[in-house]
Amino acid sequence: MNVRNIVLDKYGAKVYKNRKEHIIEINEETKQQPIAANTRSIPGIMTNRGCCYAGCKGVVLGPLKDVLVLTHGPIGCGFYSWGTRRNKAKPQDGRNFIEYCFSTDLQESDIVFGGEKKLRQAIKEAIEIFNPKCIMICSTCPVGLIGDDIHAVAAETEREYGISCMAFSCEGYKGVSQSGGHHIANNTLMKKVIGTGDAEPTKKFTINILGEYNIGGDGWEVERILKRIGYEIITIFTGNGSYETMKNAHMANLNIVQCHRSINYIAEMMKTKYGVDWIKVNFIGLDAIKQSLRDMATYFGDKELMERTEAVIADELANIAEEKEYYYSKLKGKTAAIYVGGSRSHHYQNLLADFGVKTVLAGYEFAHRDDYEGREVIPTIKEDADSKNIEHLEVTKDEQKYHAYLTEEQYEELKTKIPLEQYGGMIKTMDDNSIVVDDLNHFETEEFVKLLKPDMFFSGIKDKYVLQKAGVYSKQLHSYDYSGPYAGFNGAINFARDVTMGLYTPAWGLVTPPWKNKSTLKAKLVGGEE
Ligand code: CFM
Ligand code: HCA
Repeated sequence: MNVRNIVLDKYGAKVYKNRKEHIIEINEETKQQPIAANTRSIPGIMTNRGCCYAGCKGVVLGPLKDVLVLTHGPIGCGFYSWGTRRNKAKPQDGRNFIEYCFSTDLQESDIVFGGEKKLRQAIKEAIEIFNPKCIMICSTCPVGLIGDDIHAVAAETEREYGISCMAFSCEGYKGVSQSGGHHIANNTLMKKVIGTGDAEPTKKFTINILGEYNIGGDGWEVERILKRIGYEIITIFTGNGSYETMKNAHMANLNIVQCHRSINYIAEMMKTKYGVDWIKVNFIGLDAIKQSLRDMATYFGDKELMERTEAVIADELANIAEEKEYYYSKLKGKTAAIYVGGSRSHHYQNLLADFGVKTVLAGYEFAHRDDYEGREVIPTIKEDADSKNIEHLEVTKDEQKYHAYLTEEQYEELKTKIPLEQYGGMIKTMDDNSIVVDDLNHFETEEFVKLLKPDMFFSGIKDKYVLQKAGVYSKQLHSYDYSGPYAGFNGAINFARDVTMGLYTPAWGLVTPPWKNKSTLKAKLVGGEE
């Protein structure tokens, strides 16, 4: 049964032509084919994607606890991004702005007469009340349309108040999804924050964690493990992160990249400008964590660090062994579908595999071809009008601050052993016959569910209840349904416990999935009758 074709066949010619490039049923041949990604969604189709502002303000900048992030736009945009992503943070120097929602609350008259005056007033008020060291202004759609110069207001703020102020032209319509917003945020952090501090590290093995947003406390669990081994974490981009620590990021020896999609720009630029190497890691799933910790120790090449790494792995695994076995017995043999924004659709396949769960469908809302096929395809990715709309920042070596931890020979040797500047993407790791879908829409979700009948579906708020009403256990992998952490050794057990509870709840006896009442497959008999 070619599940992909059954779903695609239901489309009219025009939509078929578009969507067939975004869906792959994996086999030897299709594994080598390119997938269409990071292109516009079809108007009218129910997509789960968000906007550029969500990627910039909500995802990358929002978690910075000592930054007053000010949304310049109508109140709905700020309200929507107020705490909904559930990134956690502890106060830094007595400050924690993430509980607040700051907005200029633009009205119709501001759209007609311009909103800069209101923005200046909002900044004045914010400084008087909150006394922040850093303000980041994020604009939403109407601001771009009326042409308020938020960059000029930011420069003025710096002159007038002597604090740091940055502007982000991340209007929702820029780019085709959240992804453009990640890129805009990364560019400005690189230009204006990273490299401006001078606090020297105190330990030998210094790292930054990139692409860890502390959703449900994930970052804290990762930090706990890394500190146990003996690493000094200079900063985290950006979960529980801060402007103050991010300034010193260039001092680290190594960047470890958890979410490739949202932050690979910074990893690349820091390598060019400051010589900081990066490796891809994954702290979701036991095998993946072990591998990541070993790769990090291999990078530093220190015997004691390697021994400590092994000792911590052994101890952490021993602590969870009994629970792991129990949940494995409850979950083994089940199947899952995963559809979230970017990196998690790949990462969580490792964790599911730890508990014997097979992923039959996976997709990203807004990832690029490299997240599917591996970074080796980057040179072949064609630019289009939408991707050209986002600035590609060219950085050069900073002669004063450049420092390389490895010699060139060591680098070349290690490149064959650990994922230095490498990420292989999701598709290579998936089994034959599984389905990969880019920008999965609601129609396709329902169709694939009927055909693949996964035991569980991991996704977001927009489709969770559609799935549950169809009789399929659904768990949000964005907000974790307000649970977590799911990263690290302890997180793996939290995840397995939540999934087991969800699957075994007696409530399922009260819902009848549609395929129990009617056949969903049509077949032709050899004689030709239906
Ligand atoms: Fe990276 Fe993320 Fe994700 Fe993402 Fe997001 Fe998120 Fe996500 Mo929601 S940064 S790409 S833009 S791992 S907010 S913490 S859960 S879609 S899969
Ligand atoms: C975003 C944030 C989001 C949305 C989650 C969802 C998140 O993209 O704007 O659709 O359920 O993780 O909070 O991805």
